[in-house]
Amino acid sequence: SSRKRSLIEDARKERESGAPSPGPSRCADNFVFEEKDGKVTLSILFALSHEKNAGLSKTTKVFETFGANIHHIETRPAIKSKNVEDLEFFVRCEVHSSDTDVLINSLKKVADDVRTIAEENVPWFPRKIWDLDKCNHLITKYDPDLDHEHPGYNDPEYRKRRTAISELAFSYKHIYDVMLVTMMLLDRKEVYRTLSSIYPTHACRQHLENLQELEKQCGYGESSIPQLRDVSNFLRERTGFQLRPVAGLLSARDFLASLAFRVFQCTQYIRHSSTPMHSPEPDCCHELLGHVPMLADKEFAQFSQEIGLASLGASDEDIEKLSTLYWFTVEFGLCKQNGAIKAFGAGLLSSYGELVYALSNEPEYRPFTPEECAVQPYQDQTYQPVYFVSESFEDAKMKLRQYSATIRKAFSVRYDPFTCTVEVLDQP
Ligand code: HBI
Ligand code: NLE
Ligand code: FE
Repeated sequence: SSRKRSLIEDARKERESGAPSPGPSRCADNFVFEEKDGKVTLSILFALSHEKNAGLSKTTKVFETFGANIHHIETRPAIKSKNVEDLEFFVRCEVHSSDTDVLINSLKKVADDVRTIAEENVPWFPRKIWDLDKCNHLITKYDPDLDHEHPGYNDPEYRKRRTAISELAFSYKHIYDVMLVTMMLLDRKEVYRTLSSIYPTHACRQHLENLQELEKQCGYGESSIPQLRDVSNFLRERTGFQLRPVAGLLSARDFLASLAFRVFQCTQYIRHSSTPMHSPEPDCCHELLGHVPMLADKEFAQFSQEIGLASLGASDEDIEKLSTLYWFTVEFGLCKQNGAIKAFGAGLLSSYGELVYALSNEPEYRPFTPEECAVQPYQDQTYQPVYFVSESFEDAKMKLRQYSATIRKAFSVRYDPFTCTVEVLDQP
């Protein structure tokens, strides 16, 4: 675990010193951009109003005059304008750095509300899928080496295996995405058998259907443990989600950030054999039986990614709320199906004990409303006293979107699935 700590330390240093190279420089409007070979990439916004009778041809002329290489152009309704037909343009282009000031000044003559995107208002968060290599900040909770209460603490054999498997996860880089990771093999027959016996009555339809597929295609079953790579490829085909190995509980910020890229951080170790029916920490039973079948559903995958996108660059307070939302939906959510209440939360679907309890008449049920759910206190030691019931994934997704729109950020983000990058736009 000293190696673990030093890896955490290294990652932190790397991230803190992670200045983009070559270093940032500034243009007239005092906005930071990156310079390379004397050229810079600018993200410019401007509006074309009917009143000023400014035309697109005049503005494109400006870009042409300065030999700007346009990478991207798009429009949206100009929110600030009185005229609903006015459009706002977003242009990303490459120009010689010495031309940037004149280009922007020339644009101001032919277009309205010209501005460049204020990158300096945007905190660090992963922009490219490779940046997830830097999102590896573990929280040292439920660590079998450090926590005396952990059921594996007095089991040196178990601890040794977990250390070995953590080392693999720690050294993982995104480019190794075909790496074969062997899940920790211990007897998990009991976990699989007991859970499978109650899925037909307790699990939601999507989970049941996808679990069958996983049995057929990925060797899911009582006495086998599938390869992370095979399961990851299965998910990629279904929803574009992929798995990457993680050594344990990540910080909520890092964990949620990967969801924005449709990357799911997946543990490989297994719960201690003395506690098959419930584990407070995630383990491979939880990931494989709880999360994977759900991530294979399109609607649910979209829901998960949207929580991730909302988390990028959010304040600590908003991260706390989003992780609570995640907790009561993705981990412990219930939903209505054909007049009955079923489980879709992974934390329920991987714990026989809690799954039975959640659908008994003991706990309290509340209808899912993000505003209420986001501030509901929760604990992660044992079963939840309250569960939130969604009408459907579709309904939960729409409500989450409305909620996310209320999170205060100086910018908005959009995921480009072709380049696996997050684009930053200003707030409309
Ligand atoms: N890390 N590896 C891992 N798995 C989780 O499910 C997880 C995590 N870190 C934080 C976390 N979950 C919770 O804070 C969620 O509510 C986000
Ligand atoms: N309690 C769950 C289980 O036993 O599988 C794991 C929850 C992880 C957040
Ligand atoms: Fe989980």
